[in-house]
Amino acid sequence: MRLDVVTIFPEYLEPLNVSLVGKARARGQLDVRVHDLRAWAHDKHNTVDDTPYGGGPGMVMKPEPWGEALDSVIESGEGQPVIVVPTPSGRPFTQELAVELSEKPWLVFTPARYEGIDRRVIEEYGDRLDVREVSIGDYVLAGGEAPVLVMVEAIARLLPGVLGNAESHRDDSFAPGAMADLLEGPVYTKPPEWRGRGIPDVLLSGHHGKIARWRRDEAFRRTVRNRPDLIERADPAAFDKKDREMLSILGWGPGPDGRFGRVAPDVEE
Ligand code: JFT
Repeated sequence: MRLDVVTIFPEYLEPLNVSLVGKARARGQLDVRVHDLRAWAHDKHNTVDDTPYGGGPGMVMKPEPWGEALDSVIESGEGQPVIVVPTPSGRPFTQELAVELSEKPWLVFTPARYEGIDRRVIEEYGDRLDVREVSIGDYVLAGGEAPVLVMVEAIARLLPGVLGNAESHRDDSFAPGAMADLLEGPVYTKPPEWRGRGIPDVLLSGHHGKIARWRRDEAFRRTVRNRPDLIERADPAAFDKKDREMLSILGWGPGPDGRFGRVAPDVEE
């Protein structure tokens, strides 16, 4: 996969040189190219921003440098990339979108600053290419570079051969991470006692059936506490008898439509 990033802060993308993404690049699984937008600004001060039409606070990124930069990047490759524009007003970046984008041969990210990019740039490329305006979450950042780091990591780990064997086991249907609509429970490693704290006995029992049940129960505890929306939204057909027992202990049960909701006061930690 080829990834291009156009930014006024190329140094912000340095983390793409390390860890999972850095290794994928070193192995030739990822071709990442970071470009300085100011290379396509032609005035004496390499200006990339200007005041907003209609007035108001802040500055807007000028269309000409983005147009020249994107034309140049697009011409430098074969075929047409998907353009990914981070913006707080975009569609949510989800695991589903990460999977979809991981199947594309070429992505161009356009992290911007100030109040955003002149709208005509998105319209111009949207007429000819697949342009996705995306947001990584409901909080306010100062620009699109951090979202690009987040999205690239989510996408790169899905590429064939990028995760090592140990890590890719998480995709196995037996692994707790595969419980698509539940959060994962706690994990433990050596030593067996640390600062007077032990390991839940069941994990030392060697009884794989009991361990799997305990993990699923813990997953329900955490999901009810941290993401009750996931339980409310879940297809109740996904809950077996023991799941329903656990949900009942946690104060959850089926409503008239079969979907689960809170039916008793919240259970303490
Ligand atoms: C914020 C952003 C994302 C995402 C791109 C650009 C400027 C600052 C800003 C903040 C609020 C309103 C502009 C950006 C994000 C997110 C992405 C820009 N800003 N207008 N903030 N939060 N989840 N993706 Cl360009």
